[in-house]
Amino acid sequence: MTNADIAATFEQVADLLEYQGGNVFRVRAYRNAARTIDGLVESVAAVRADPKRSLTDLEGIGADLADKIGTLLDTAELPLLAELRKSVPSVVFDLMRIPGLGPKKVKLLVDALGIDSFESLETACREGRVAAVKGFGAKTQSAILGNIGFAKNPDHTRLLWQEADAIMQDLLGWMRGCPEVRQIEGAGSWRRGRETVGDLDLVVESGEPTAVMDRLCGWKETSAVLLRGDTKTSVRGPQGVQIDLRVVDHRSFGAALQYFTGSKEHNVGLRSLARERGLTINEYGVYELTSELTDDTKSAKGLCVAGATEQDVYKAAGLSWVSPELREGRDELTAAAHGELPHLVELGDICGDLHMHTTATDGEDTLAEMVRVAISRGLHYIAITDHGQRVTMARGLDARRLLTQWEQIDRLNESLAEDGRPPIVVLKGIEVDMLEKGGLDLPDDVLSQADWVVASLHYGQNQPRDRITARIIEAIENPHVSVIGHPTGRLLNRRPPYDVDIEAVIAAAQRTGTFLEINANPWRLDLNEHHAAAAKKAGVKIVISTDAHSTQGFDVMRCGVLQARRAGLEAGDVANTRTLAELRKLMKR
Ligand code: DGT
Ligand code: CA
Ligand code: CA
Ligand code: ZN
Repeated sequence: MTNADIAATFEQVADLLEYQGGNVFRVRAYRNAARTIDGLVESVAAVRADPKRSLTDLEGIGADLADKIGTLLDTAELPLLAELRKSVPSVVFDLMRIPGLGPKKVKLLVDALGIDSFESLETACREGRVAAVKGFGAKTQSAILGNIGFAKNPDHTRLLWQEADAIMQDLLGWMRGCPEVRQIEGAGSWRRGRETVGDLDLVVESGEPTAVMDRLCGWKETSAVLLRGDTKTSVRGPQGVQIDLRVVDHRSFGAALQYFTGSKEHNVGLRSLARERGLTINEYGVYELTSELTDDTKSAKGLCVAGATEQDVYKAAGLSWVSPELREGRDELTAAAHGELPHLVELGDICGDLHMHTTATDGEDTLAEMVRVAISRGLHYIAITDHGQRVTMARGLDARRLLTQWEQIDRLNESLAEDGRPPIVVLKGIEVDMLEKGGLDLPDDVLSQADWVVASLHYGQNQPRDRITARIIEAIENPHVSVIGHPTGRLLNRRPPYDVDIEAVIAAAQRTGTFLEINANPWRLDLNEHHAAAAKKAGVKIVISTDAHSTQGFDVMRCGVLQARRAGLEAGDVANTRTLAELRKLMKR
């Protein structure tokens, strides 16, 4: 079991205990343990295996939880969870995936209305029976009705790219230990950097498919073999994810990698371009169309014109190589045919990070710690953007506390510059909230003293489209606002975006010179690739930000860069690839 598996198990225990009305401290202990384990860089298995250490050294892990982690690592099962599951109707798990419904609310609905499926809840909403339950109302009822479709959608059970990537890296490491593996690449939606991933695809070059397939089946995380053929096999891996492996020989590796990277739409387009040149493409190679292909002649010498590398495959079709992130069947093949593919932004182009939190609000690390780690990561500038006062849950900053923080930042910058050129410049920033009734949660005379202002919408997300749009445009028109944070507010698999006219937002940003964010948090990743591409087209600059809530939070920048690449953004389209001096020139004030 991976850290993520164990954390997910503890979250489930907490949900079920809460559903049963269990002790709040016990519920909280499981949730805290889940958060600790999820945030660990090293695996809990390694901590447990180390004779010099103990699981109980980890924050929030006592003897009982350490024991349960041990059970999970040894048996991949937890008797407590099995027991809890037996005593709770299975529909509860479905209902808890509806955005806005936690264990307590689900219990109220099940007890009061006998809800036993998404459908019966839908009917109850339509008949107004949910609104009549204590603690609910007409507004909640209509929000639930709107969100049932979201929870029912099977797309919303896919792994986040970052979760898929963690599994993929482990898997590649294991497979590379097999001497018969000559080349190996991850393919499919993981390689295209999609926000979420359905299953993992692997392409291997080897002369010994049996040995390679045996290696996958022997992985410690493989729980079942779903399919086994001569050159392909599918297994069940961690977190229930399916892994598809295809083994080919040297001549076909590029063709197979191209084929299994997809997308299907991209491949269909590529095949039709090839056909215009009298060629046919499959997972074994590119062939001249002159003769009928049978299984025997597919690999016959002379007929095959490409296949060993992806570059060759695209070249045979008259195209330059297309970055996997662009292979979604939009306009990438036309661009590749005309030599007009964008030079995509890279992680190494990023110079600064302009959205992060500290212990002053809901961050886990202090200002000094965040700065220290930012320097070690080679960032040239960062903006500290704790929450404004509206975010009471995070102890948002009022003007007085904010000005105190900015004085600390001034002193910090001075001390960094003591020995000449400072390794980093820390910008005095704030993440202001767009209030439900309009306006921001800090006054203009405070914001005018900031170096950098992120404006975000956290409350009143269910307001109608014209209200939400007006609130965001009002913030864009504020001369002190530098960037709009996570402009659609969605959380992948958990919460749909708010209803906002994104074209109007982009137009307002263009008019005023306001930046729009790609929030690199793997749950957010908004603007999405379509919106970010539209922003680029309108000449609006994008800022890719981590929204880090701890020093580990800097890691996710790569997820944001991947999203920007999927949108076709180049370094020039991304404001935080600039030096600080250039960035300042680009800002609207
Ligand atoms: P996923 O797994 O749902 O996140 O998305 P993908 O794109 O990884 O899809 P997957 O795993 O079903 O297949 C991987 C790639 O293999 C896919 O992007 C294109 C190729 N492929 C798979 N099946 C077909 C097919 O029936 N026709 C074509 N043209 N390509 C296919
Ligand atoms: Ca896949
Ligand atoms: Ca697959
Ligand atoms: Zn934030």
